[in-house]
Amino acid sequence: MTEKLLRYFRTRQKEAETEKLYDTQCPFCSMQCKMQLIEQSTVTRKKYQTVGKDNPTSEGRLCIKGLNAHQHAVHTDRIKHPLRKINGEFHPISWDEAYALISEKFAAIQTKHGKNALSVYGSATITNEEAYLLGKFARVGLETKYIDYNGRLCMSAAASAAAQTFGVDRGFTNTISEIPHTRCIVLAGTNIAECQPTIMPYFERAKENGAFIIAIDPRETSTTKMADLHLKVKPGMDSALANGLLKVIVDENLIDESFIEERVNGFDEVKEHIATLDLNEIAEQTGVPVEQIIKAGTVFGREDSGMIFTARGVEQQTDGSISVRNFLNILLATGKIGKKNSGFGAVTGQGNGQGAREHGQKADQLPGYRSIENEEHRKYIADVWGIKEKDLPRKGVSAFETIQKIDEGEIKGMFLMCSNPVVSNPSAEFVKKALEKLDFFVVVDMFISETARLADLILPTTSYLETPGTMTNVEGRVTLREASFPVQGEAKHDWQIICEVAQVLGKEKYFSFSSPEEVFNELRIASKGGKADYSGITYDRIREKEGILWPCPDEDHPGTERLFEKEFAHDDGKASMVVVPNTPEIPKDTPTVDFPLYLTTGRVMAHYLTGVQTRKSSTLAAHDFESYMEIHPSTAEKYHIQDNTLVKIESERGSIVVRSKWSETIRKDTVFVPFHWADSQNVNRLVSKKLDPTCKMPGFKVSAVKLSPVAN
Ligand SMILES: Nc1nc2c(c(=O)[nH]1)N[C@H]1C(S)=C(S)[C@@H](COP(=O)(O)OP(=O)(O)OC[C@H]3O[C@@H](n4cnc5c(=O)[nH]c(N)nc54)[C@H](O)[C@@H]3O)O[C@H]1N2
Ligand SMILES: Nc1nc2c(c(=O)[nH]1)N[C@H]1C(S)=C(S)[C@@H](COP(=O)(O)OP(=O)(O)OC[C@H]3O[C@@H](n4cnc5c(=O)[nH]c(N)nc54)[C@H](O)[C@@H]3O)O[C@H]1N2
Ligand code: SF4
Ligand SMILES: [Mo]
Repeated sequence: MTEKLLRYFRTRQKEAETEKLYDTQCPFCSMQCKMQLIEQSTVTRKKYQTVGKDNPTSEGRLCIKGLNAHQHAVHTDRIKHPLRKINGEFHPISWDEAYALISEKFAAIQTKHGKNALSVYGSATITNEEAYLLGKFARVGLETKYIDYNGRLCMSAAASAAAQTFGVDRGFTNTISEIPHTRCIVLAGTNIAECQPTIMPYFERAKENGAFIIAIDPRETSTTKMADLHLKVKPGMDSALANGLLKVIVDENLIDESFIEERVNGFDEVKEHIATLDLNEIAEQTGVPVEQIIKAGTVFGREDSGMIFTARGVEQQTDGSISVRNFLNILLATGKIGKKNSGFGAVTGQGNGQGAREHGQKADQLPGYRSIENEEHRKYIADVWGIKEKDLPRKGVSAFETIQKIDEGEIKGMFLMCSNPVVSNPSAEFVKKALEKLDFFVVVDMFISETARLADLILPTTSYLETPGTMTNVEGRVTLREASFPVQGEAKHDWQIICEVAQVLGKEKYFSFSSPEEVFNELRIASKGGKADYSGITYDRIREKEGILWPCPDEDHPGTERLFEKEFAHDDGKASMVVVPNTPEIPKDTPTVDFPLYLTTGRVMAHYLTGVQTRKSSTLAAHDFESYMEIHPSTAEKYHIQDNTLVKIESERGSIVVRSKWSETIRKDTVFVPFHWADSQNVNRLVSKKLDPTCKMPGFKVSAVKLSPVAN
């Protein structure tokens, strides 16, 4: 063998053995499963595999999305350069050119129309550091009051309900490890089996230990299959159903009188209201038989521990926040909160759905859950940021209202990071038209999403493999995502992009960070003394302890595993019950002669949100490559819809065409369509603009629709 050939074989052999490991956390749901990417390089190609890593929350498990997450991250469609739209087409430009363009356009807009003509739209998929920076960027960098984020469409109802009832909002009041030991579990409008799959063993262990599980959902799902009792509620009627349960509990005297006496305000008013309600009427309104309401209420009331979990089925309603409050009424009346194995869980959605709502992306909030309208809070944050309190903008408006203000011409420019509102917001066609009116639109994404298509400038960002930072998971546990995969092309981290844009706008002195850890250390100070206090959490501590649950007010504090053991977070230490009407203040869509069916929307296991990422993964796309409509066969026959055929679904707002899927397991008055697909399959074309008056959540879960078969 020649020397040359030998060298060739040696190199090949060496390369064949090259294996690199990269630790990270899943980019998708709130479980934030810890994982490791294994990269095996051969001469010709790289091979990737994702495996789970042990940690206190997901215990090393991964679901199908996590196992295949790397497929989108290493996809060739990733944007690698800033892209500027010229005559309707995107052209790569340099970062310097991109920043110069932003500086010129933003200045022009603000000179002509005022500071508040610019807006920021953020996300709960970015890290705590980035969420914190984005809030600061809007207020200090752009000096605008208009910032909000996609979590408004996700966690806002649960967040406002918990804040009003308990005085603070952390998704789970207890750690996940208590779930197996509780005696009765209510799963209201949550499909954990498909949406947080790695949480399931906790519930399965509870079942093995004899817990009674009650599921509330208009459809049978992999989650309801686990339940001992499934209340197949009419879409949108959860408030009334919770009133029914509460009535049974009060009438059967299953309340905890001493707990109520010591720790709760407002019980008497609720009791009085409940006395005026009729169970038969509630059964009629909710579609749930009286016997089932009685069974659920008595079991929950009688057992000595219990937990209630809510998710978007209950929350994404125009009465979502008060509806959640009614489930919290049940916990308070039975004294099942602030105790071991008893508590509440609003099952967080996005990976950083918890942390991203605590540090200032919300229109009315400052870091640490401080209020932007509270003088003391304003002063504190202004001092941390080194600005004058009077220069700190006041509160802005919610995500969807921001889009309405663009439509009305009040907002002219937008800086959007990590969201796809053209697909995810209600009345999608309206949203698209509104965003098209922007004078200048910057989108920061990894891909050219449906929303990015409308941008004037797209800035390429890094993925969960590449960006380190902290994420606060479903439990309220602050975790450190150690990501170190090489950055592709010229992409930059979201936190870097925010700092660099601020710099070109002349605000470098407020954004001179050189690592996520530096940002986190400022966030710690900004949150200190706030309700979501992170000040005792450091990178070293969470590296070592695998996460810390907030509040954590000093470096010797172990974190808070269980909330409200001694008192609630309101000034008087008490929780607050509220009277909830059976029928909501703002009428929801109800079936009419023209639009005779309920439409509800949600998720499937293999896809994530608007599908930009999961549709890029060959394995996940193969699971469900198109949208569909779940319909009961007897309803389908009534409207001449064959199984597995195209059907047009229309509401007052618009129409879509998807494939039918017959299923005996859905209510006969309801059809279901997932929202992971865009354009003519985008179910949000059908959803109304109405918002919950308290938290501004859209009513994604109830629309009235009609169906017609599409001729071949
Ligand atoms: N596979 C997957 N997992 C995800 C996501 C994803 O897109 N895909 N997204 C993540 C995010 S951001 C979120 S917010 C969570 C969402 O997690 P979930 O809230 O669990 O998901 P959804 O499917 O939106 O809704 C849950 C259930 O509510 C039911 N429902 C519909 N209308 C009603 C109603 O009126 N009342 C009641 N009681 N139930 C109703 C639906 O039938 C559905 O089974 O999941 C997270 N995990
Ligand atoms: N009909 C209906 N509509 C709904 C819902 C429903 O149940 N029914 N659910 C609502 C809920 S709960 C949610 S959370 C929203 C979510 O709605 P969106 O906010 O629109 O969610 P995504 O599809 O995750 O959009 C994220 C975008 O950011 C990009 N991206 C991913 N990671 C990063 C990153 O690290 N940095 C940056 N800069 N970009 C990144 C992705 O490529 C993608 O284009 O949808 C809501 N809309
Ligand atoms: S999607 Fe959620 S449950 Fe699945 S691996 Fe990712 S974080 Fe874990
Ligand atoms: Mo969400």
